[in-house]
Amino acid sequence: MTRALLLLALLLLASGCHPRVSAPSGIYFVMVDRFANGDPKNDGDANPDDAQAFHGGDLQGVIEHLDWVQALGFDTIWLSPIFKMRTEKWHGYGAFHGYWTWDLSSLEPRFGDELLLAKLRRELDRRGMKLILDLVLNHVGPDAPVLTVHPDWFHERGGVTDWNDATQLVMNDVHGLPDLATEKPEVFDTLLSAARRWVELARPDGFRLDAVKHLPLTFWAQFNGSFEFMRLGELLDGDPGLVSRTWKEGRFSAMFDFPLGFAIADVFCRGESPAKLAAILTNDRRYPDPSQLVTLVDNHDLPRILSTCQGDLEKTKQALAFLFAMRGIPSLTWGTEVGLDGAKEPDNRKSMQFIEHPLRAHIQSLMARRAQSLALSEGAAVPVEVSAERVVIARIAPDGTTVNVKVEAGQVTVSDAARSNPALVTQWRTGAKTQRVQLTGRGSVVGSGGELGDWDRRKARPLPVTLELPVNGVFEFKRIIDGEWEAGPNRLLFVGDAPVEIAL
Ligand SMILES: [Ca+2]
Ligand SMILES: [Ca+2]
Repeated sequence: MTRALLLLALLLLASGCHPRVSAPSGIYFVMVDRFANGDPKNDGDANPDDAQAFHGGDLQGVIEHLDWVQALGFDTIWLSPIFKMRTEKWHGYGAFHGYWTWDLSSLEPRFGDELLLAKLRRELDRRGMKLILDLVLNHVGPDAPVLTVHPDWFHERGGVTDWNDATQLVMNDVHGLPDLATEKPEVFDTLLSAARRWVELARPDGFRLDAVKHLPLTFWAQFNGSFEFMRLGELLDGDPGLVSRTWKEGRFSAMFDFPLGFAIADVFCRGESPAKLAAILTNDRRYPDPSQLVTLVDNHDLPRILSTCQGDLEKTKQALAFLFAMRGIPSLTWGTEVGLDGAKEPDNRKSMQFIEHPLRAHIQSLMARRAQSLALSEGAAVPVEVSAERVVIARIAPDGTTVNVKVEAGQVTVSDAARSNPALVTQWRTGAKTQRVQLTGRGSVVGSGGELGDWDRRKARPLPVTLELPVNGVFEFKRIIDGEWEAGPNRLLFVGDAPVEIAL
């Protein structure tokens, strides 16, 4: 036992506590090439003036800026893939993002070596910080040497032509990237051994798992079942039904909350009804543990939030205020705090600037408020007041301590509220208390939530229909009449304490 561990054990004994693996306070995403250049000797042909070229960022640069990340209030760093990768452009597109792996079992020399990775781990430990490594298991980069050595490790079915075809989604090449035949034991074992090697060398606190949609759930269940720590799935989809199903069947421990992220952009940047936020949160009971959802307003595959909000700093601030006041583990894309923008690739992947910016102090204060409030950091998120113009989400801590988060006219207000009955949280989490809602009229209805078909018109409910819906639940829906969606904004339903009959 090291001295540090011994000290920790004694402290825990003295305080009568049991050690527990704490969830990250916040995850800061670093695209390694775009963060900080700590070592010009490994730059190769880097050219910071070319948006598609490598810019020279590396692990040394990450080490040198851990204090920046920690000062912002984040205790966890997620690194874009650091493994040996294609470095040449491909059809004019840059390889700097790192998602075109060539060899998952060795480190990309432009980023550093294994000694430096070990140093990064020590520097994180010294600060009480965590590390998430990004694994691409679906494909390899174009022209990866393994294609010649093991041509039989790939599906070679050509590109995806029909994105609604479930077989194509997992078997065909996505964006032309060679698709790994993970059902072959030697392919699976190679991927698993590489992952295990990095666990030994870097002791990560979790994996961020890329392209979840493009690998079979049987693969994920087997891979994820091999690890105890955070397995964070990237399923880029706005359907909470799909995200929750994949989470359970794929044995992930966490998923990115794209459904909420898309709703935040719609509400704060595009002026849609705040009820949409409550409708998304109504799906929380479908997740194994909504507090483990990793929330976001953007990432490297999406437009930057500042661009989605058309450069409007105030709207961006409100979107972030909501993000950091919600349940889940908030994540931030590098440079959001200094106003990095960009609507499309590679514009949304600009290099970091370590400068002062009003968003930095804003995020710092939002993270500080969150850290000081058990309701904000760990509480459930229960809609308690909803109209098309205004929602109030109660954040209720396990002990009943409650903070209200109000969204009205694009503004977020957080205020202390009267203590809630903790039974409300249990009822909310399990959906145990329901209310009968009858909808009558012509046609059919489809909307948010599983009961209303998750906006999938093939699952529309013919009218009249009687539904058992969770109390406090919020549903958006529309009618389909004679095969046509009805015009106008979404209809809204807030499930209260009494049964209702609504004539449409
Ligand atoms: Ca460098
Ligand atoms: Ca695949």
